[in-house]
Amino acid sequence: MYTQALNARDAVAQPLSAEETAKSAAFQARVDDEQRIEPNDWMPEAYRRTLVRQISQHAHSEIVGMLPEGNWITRAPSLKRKAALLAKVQDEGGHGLYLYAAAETLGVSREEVVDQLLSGKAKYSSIFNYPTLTWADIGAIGWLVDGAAIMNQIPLCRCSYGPYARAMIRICKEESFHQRQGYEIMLTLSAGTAEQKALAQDALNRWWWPCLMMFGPPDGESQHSDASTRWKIKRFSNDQLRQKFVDATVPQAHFLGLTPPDPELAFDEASGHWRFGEIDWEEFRQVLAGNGPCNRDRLRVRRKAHADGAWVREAALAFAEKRRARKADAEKQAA
Ligand code: FAQ
Repeated sequence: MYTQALNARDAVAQPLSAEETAKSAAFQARVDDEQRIEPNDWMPEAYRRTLVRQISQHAHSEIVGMLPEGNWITRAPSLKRKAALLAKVQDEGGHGLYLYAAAETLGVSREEVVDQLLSGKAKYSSIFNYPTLTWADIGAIGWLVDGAAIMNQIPLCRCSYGPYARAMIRICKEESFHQRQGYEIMLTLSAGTAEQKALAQDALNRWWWPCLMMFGPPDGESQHSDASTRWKIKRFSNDQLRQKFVDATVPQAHFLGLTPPDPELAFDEASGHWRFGEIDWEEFRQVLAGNGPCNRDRLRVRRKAHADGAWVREAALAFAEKRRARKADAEKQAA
């Protein structure tokens, strides 16, 4: 069975026995040697819990992340735009499903992690609590949100946990296509009428700072980074990835003829980096506490979708039970 569902221990922290200390050392040596950890390999309980937390929150982000763009499927400006947006939103749903499957290999059930989302206990990315007010937001999400997601996720393709790393390879390929379709929308708007260009600038103004927050709290306040770096789940810190994103994205904004909404943004010749202004971490804390512009609406919509889908889950279970009973009957008759 490709899971630890039957052999995962209770998550209560206990002092390590001599045997577990030896196992922990052997585990860390494998990680240091860049070997992949697979579902039935021994792993420290804290490593397993960290992965369940991160992978399930990542899965929830993909699923909740369908909502802001889903808002524009019926209002896309052309058939071509509608088809591309529909496919992108479906891709995000697929990413959520691979990631739930990767989390399940660590001994949690899909129901358990979905319940954590619906009860408001589990986090999902702060960025999906902002509204999509105009069509330009669809371009900005593809360009900036998928751009930030790729920056964070490419290193996850080398994460020490095999199922997560492998899921990320396909996800990153799809996200990079999403990023290009978003940038192409921004290119079209920026090269369009003055009104279209103003929409593009307004979308950049509203998405820029929340995108910088996507990378998580500053390194000094990141509670999980030390352990995740030691375990090679994280390869770069939150601040390093944020800086890489700014460095890659500012020239793209300038190519569009747009200006990121940060008067302190300046190129530092000595370091080769774009320096940026202070992030409003209070806004980030408020969004995480459930007080962002769309938090309540996002959870309301997800809860309704879950309730509306109950009959599908019941039908699938009934069908599986019928097949199991038929197979058992056939085996009995054959014996
Ligand atoms: N939003 O100690 P750290 C996408 C929480 S997918 C909400 O630094 P860590 C695709 C963090 O969970 C976007 N919460 O944590 C798409 C922790 O709280 P906890 C999602 C955040 O794990 C595109 C606490 O703060 N991507 O966009 C955020 O070491 C377009 C302390 O933080 C992933 O999930 C935040 N932004 O580093 C879909 C990537 N940041 O759990 C649709 C995988 C931090 O103790 C449309 N995840 N927190 O209660 C990661 O790489 C990491 O989990 C980080 C955070 C970097 C997000």
